Amino acid sequence: MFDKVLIANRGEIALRIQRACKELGIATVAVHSTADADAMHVRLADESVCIGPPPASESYLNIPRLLAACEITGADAIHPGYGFLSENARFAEILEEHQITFIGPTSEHIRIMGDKIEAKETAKRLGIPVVPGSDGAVTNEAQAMKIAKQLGFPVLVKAASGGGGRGMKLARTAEELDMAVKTARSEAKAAFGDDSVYLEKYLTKPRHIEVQVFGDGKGEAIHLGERDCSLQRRHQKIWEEAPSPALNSETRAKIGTTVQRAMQKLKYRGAGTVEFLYEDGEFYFIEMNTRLQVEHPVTEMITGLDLVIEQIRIASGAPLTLKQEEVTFQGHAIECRINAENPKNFRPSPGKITYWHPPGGLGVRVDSGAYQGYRIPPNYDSLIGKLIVHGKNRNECLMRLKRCLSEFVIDGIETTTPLFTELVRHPDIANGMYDIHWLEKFLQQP
Ligand code: MV4
Repeated sequence: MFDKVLIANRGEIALRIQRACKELGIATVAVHSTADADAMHVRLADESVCIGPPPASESYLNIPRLLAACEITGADAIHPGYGFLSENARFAEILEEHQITFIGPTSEHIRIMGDKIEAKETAKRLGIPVVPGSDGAVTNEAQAMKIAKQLGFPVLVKAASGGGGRGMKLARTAEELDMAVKTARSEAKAAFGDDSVYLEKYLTKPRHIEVQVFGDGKGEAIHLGERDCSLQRRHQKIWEEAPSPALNSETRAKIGTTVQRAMQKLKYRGAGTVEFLYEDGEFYFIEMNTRLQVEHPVTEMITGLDLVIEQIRIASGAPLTLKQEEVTFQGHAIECRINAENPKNFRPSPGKITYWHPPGGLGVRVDSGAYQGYRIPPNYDSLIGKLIVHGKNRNECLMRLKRCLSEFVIDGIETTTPLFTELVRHPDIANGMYDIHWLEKFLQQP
């Protein structure tokens, strides 16, 4: 096992990783920018290193400075959290070269999944169902038209280097296709320095359902069921739940087993999430995330497993703690992302938290680095915490969530909690009847 882990992240996830390290008896190193000197992840760490000024490019994304922090403190592993360098194949490769353990998959698996065309080809080869589309990149407009007509309109033009909704263009009809390809290409070139694009049949009303997996890197892998993350705004998830209200246990077992077998064949190592669109009873692979995700707690709540501890154990060379038959699912969990934003227009609302009173009680978890008197810096993501609620079934979970939202007091800044109070009362949400477009439509209503 590691003696000392450096956590290359900030906020609630840095704290989450620190807690796992402490339970494993591993010393922790926090890194921080000058904007985060007062952050909880710095206060609670065994050691901390200031790695630069507020811009992430000069601190949390700065590889030489992170290596220096490792060198100074003698850390033997780095946990990247989510965002920042978590899916940077070059970073993982550099750590491999320096004999510092990257707590995550191999740089090669990160690279494959970072290229959406290669990811899709890999998924297909491994027996995962994919969205009908071009086999690989489209090279010219005539070829694009031919493929689009075979698929049938509408089609979606996606950037190979995109992902998470970046670099997508919809072509509703043949007339719109040339323009969609051109715009997608030039936007992709500008954003990623890579203008390769591919085509997919556009699914009009899917849900976003993702499967959590763990591999040991030697051919053993398990799945931990799914999360339904259909409630999103501008490709930002705001509410995630497990299990998905749309699946029954047979459907869950079938997609879970498909993904598990695929990860065994791939010899995947560590935590991963395979993202699907789910429409009319069918799953369609869209992307794979090779990191721990923001919404991992809902899986922890229903499986009773600590996913970060599992990640650290695997990275140190230990086998998976559980066999697939030993994984059990209990009850229902929902996570609400508490953002420091105006709940109507979603404009960031940084500043000082003058009062902080989180909810508590049975089945309630608040993952946050916030505290009374903390000043949220304006330089980073607006996520300040996550409210996670567990219940023996979905209805109990919703009632508990309603109660927690009424208890939660955050003063001094605006947060997204009032939005969740509205959502939790809505009949469509209560009935689990929502797709990926539901939230945007709801927000457009006066
Ligand atoms: C799609 C799609 C419909 N059809 N692909 C958006 C983010 C990226 N991960 C994939 N995305 C989509 N891909 C096909 N073939 C619709 C979306 C999409 C979406 C997906 C998940 C959650 C929210 C979304 C919001 C808009 C579009």
